[in-house]
Amino acid sequence: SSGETKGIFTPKFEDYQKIYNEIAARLEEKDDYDDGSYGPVLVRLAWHASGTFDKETGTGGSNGATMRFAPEGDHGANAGLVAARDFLEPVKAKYPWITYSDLWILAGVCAIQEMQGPTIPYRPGRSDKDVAACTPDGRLPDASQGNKHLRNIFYRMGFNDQEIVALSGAHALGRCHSTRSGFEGPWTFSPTVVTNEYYKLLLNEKWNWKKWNGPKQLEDKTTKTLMMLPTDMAIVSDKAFKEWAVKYAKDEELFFKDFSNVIVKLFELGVPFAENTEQSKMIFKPTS
Ligand code: CCH
Repeated sequence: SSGETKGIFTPKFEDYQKIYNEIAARLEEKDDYDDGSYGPVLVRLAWHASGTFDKETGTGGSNGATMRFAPEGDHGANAGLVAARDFLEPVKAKYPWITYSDLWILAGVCAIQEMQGPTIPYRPGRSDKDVAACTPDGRLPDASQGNKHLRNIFYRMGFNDQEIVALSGAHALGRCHSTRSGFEGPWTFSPTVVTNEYYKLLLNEKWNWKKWNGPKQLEDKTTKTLMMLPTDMAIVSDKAFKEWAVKYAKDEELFFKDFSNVIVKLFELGVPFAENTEQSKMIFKPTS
C-alpha cells in the first residue's frame, strides 16, 4: 500500500507502475493517430525535454518541464509536441501527485517498452520549474546540418560518438510532418516498433535527394516512401559514426543494450536525484 505520512503522499513503485499502465492503456485506446500510435511523439517529447541540457552551466534537461511555457513550447524544434503533452493531460489529472517532468519521462519509457523496445530503467525525482527556467532556442539539433553540428550539440549534453549513433536509432520510430518540421515521411516501414531498421536502411538503401518544394531531405531509391534527414546521412558519411552504425545494423541486441543505456543517461541529464537512488531504478512491467 502507498505510504501516507503526515498527509504527504509518498509514492512507491506500484504507484508509478499504475501510471505506466494508464499511459499504456491510452496508447492502446487512441490508435487513430498518425501510424496508429502516440508512442513516437511521446518519445520525442521526452527527448526534447531532456536534450536542452548544457553540461557547462547545468541548465536545461528534463528537470523542470519548461516546455509547458510559451517561450520554449514555441521553439521551432518543439512544433507539434503539444499533441504529446495534451495526450498526457488526463493522466496528470488522474494522478496529480506526479510532476510533469517525471510524467513526460515516464511516458517516454512506457512508449519505448510498449513499442517492443528494450527495458528502460526509471528513476523519479524531477520537479517542475517556472517560466524563468525556460532554455534559450537553438539547443536542439537542426536537421539541415551535418556531423560537426551533431557533435557540437551532443557533446554539449555530455555524449560521445557511440552515444550519438545509438540515440539516432530512435528514428526507427515515427515520422516527419510537413506541418511541424517542414520535412515529410517516416524513416522505416515499421514506425511504431523499436528495431535496428534505421541503421540497416541507412547502409543498405540508396538515398537520393527528394525533388520537391520542401526542405532538403532524402528518399529511398526503391520505394520513394521513406526519408532521411541531412543529419541522418551524417551517421553513415562520418567515418567514426559509421563504425557504430555498422555494428548496430548487424546486431539488434547490441543496439537494444546501448540504446537503453544511452536513453537512461539522456532522460537523467541535469536531474538532482537524492543520493543512493542509483541502485533503486524502477523496471516497469510491459503490458504485453
Ligand atoms: Fe528526431 N526528429 N532528431 N530524434 N525524432 C524528428 C522526429 C522524431 C532530429 C530531427 C527530427 C533524435 C535526434 C534527432 C524522434 C526521436 C529522436 C523530426 C520530425 C525531426 C525534424 C518532426 C516532425 O515533423 O514531427 C535531429 C536533427 C536529430 C539529431 O540527432 C533523438 C536523439 C531522438 C530520441 C532519442 C522521434 C521518436 C521522432 C518522431 C516523432 C513523431 O511525431 O512521429
